[in-house]
Amino acid sequence: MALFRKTLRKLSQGLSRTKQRFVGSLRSLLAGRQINEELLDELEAVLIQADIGIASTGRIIADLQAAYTQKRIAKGDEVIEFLKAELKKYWPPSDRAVHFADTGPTVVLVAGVNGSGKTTSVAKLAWLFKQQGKKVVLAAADTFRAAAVEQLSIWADRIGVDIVKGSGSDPGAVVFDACDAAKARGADVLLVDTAGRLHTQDNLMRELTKIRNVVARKV
Ligand SMILES: Nc1nc2c(ncn2[C@@H]2O[C@H](COP(=O)(O)OP(=O)(O)O)[C@@H](O)[C@H]2O)c(=O)[nH]1
Ligand SMILES: [Mg+2]
Repeated sequence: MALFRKTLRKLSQGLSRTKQRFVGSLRSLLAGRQINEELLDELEAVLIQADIGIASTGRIIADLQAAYTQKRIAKGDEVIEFLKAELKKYWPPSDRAVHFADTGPTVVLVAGVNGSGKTTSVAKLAWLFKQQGKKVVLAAADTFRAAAVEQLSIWADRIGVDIVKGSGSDPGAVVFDACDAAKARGADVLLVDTAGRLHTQDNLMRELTKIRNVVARKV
């Protein structure tokens, strides 16, 4: 356990260093410089190296280029604030809002890679919806690690919401039971926590499809 914690701490420190390095290299690239084609090329390289993705990087650079051509922005130091505002515009508030189902519980399935904050996000959403007076049920469908169920249970206790846990290793079965529980208890929202996975892991991606199908049949 101690070794596990140590490894986890190292990983988390490593990730935070990656973030600092990315933000640090952005700032040192931009500091005190005027925007020009050369700087935009260098910025493009930094964004791609930081795994922003080719499509998103292309869009960001095109937006910056337009702003620079129209003289809305001139200094490198203004770029980070500009990018923050621009990125927010990519997702208008209507897209960012949760869409609630007309009837029955609204089901939110949280999926993503390991350690990306799924369980924490489920807890945050549970807290938010509870504050809004909604009845919330959690489904502990990360059956991969025993500690994952425990982590979500602690959040459920702290927030004061119901949680459905399974006894086996089938997340579909947990979600099946959770849908029944959510309906029986008249829940407004069912939040489903899942195990971490990469989009390249076909079997695990199929498992997500199975979970979604269970929800579609039950709710
Ligand atoms: N600073 C910060 N840490 C977070 C945030 N969300 C999650 N974490 C931390 O990141 C780690 C992994 O989060 P977790 O929710 O367990 O990720 P999961 O594996 O996707 O379920 C935990 O140590 C969390 O406390 C966040 O928004 N900000
Ligand atoms: Mg988790």
